[in-house]
Amino acid sequence: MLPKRRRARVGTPGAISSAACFPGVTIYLAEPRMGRSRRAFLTRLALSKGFRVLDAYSSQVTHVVMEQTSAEDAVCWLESRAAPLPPGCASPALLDISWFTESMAAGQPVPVECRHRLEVAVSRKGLPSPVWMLPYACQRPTPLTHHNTSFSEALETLAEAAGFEGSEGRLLSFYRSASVLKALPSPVTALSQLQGLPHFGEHSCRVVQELLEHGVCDEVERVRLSERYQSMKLFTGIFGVGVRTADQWYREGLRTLDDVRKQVQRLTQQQKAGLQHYGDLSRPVQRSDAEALQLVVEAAVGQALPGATVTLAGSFRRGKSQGHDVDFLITHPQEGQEVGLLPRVLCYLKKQGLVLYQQHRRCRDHAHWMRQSHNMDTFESSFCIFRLLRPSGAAVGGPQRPGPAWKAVRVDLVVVPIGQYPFALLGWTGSKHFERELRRFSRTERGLWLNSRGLYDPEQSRETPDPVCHSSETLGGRSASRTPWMPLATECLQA
Ligand code: DCP
Ligand code: MG
Repeated sequence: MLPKRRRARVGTPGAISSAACFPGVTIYLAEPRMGRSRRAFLTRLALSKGFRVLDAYSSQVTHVVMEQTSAEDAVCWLESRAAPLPPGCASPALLDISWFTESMAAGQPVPVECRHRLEVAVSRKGLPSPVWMLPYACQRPTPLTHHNTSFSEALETLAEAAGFEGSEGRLLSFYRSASVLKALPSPVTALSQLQGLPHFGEHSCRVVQELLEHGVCDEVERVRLSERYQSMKLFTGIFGVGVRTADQWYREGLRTLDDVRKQVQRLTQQQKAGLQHYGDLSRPVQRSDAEALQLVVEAAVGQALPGATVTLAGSFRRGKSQGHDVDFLITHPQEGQEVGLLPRVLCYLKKQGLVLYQQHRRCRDHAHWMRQSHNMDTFESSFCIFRLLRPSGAAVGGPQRPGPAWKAVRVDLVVVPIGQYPFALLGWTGSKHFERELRRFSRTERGLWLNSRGLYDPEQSRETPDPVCHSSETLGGRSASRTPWMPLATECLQA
């Protein structure tokens, strides 16, 4: 048997120790300016606390710690060391010694905050001048993963809280500023970088400033911990409960799911089903679940109407790996064939015992849907809770304590005539903010109304609108004819 120290070296080339109390953290202490003996001392300290420290820099390093090093030097140092990373491999964090000393004092790695990072101070070169930031979210890309998550999440919490108070204006302005941050190509490190950015009011700036200075924003923390926010979040998380109902329950003194259960006689069928399956429905749906459900729905649709297609929309179409539900658009290449399809599909699925709850909504008439400010719910649709069977061998509790054989998942099925399908796909791909901005852009900048059925010229009769999608009108610089709409939906995907 090799001595422990030798074993570590043999197992991991260059490792001083393989001790791994904190598996996600591998430290490299960069020597320049630190000096050999101090480096040796810090290494011993970290090892004694159970950290993994590498003697030589490699792609396994997650945290590079430097002392008395300028941000520029740190970035040059990393660039001179780092070979191109394999796909999916994140760059290590370049950290000031403060992260190291705080972690040693805490006896565990502390979360990396802006103030610990060396590299952010010089990464401003890529930040576009504010005038380049286009004002509508639908005009700019918003990647799923971006550089300003802590800021955007804080602003989105305030937006959500404003929504709970029925304050649409504040909700919109916080969502808009969060959306602007998501579009920036690098992290914000100084308040001055926000100057001139669209939709960045005094309040949003103050939130960012506090986060920059203290790592937390008082107002956001207060909101997150407040009884009001927590209860509203809990209640609106129940399928079938909107802000108005949640607010009423809160004002009546209800605070918990048990409080709601005691009032079961007041609940709609949808809310009862939502409450019954709350545990499953409050957990995120995984992409693998969505794909499994697509096969189930495709089989039912194929049986009910051969040639009909099923498309996964919503957050999964935007590339997200998790969602709160699964949205499917169903159509048939021959217009009219889709009429009456949905009841047949649901009948087939029910016979298989896969539908735990469903609410069917018939297609609304022309005049009704033109009066809608948004048009998400006017196609024939079904808002369901499906029983998703777990694949055999995938029991969650292990062989001794097998978990349940199925879980409840929220599914929306929407049937769309082929002529309106491009608009429906665009409308159901989202995000909600992107859709809202796209409708605002078309109305304000182009004088056209957009909804999930078409693009309309309001000069024409309201009762019998003709889509202008065949005309040469443009939206966002693109032809509004049917075919060019498709790239608009897929190129401008929003997280
Ligand atoms: N939608 C919209 N306006 C609404 C509701 C929905 O434009 N008032 C559109 C945009 C959404 C899409 O429909 O992206 C699907 O609605 P979901 O509520 O299912 O939202 P997502 O699929 O985007 O997110 P989640 O993962 O929470 O389901
Ligand atoms: Mg969805």
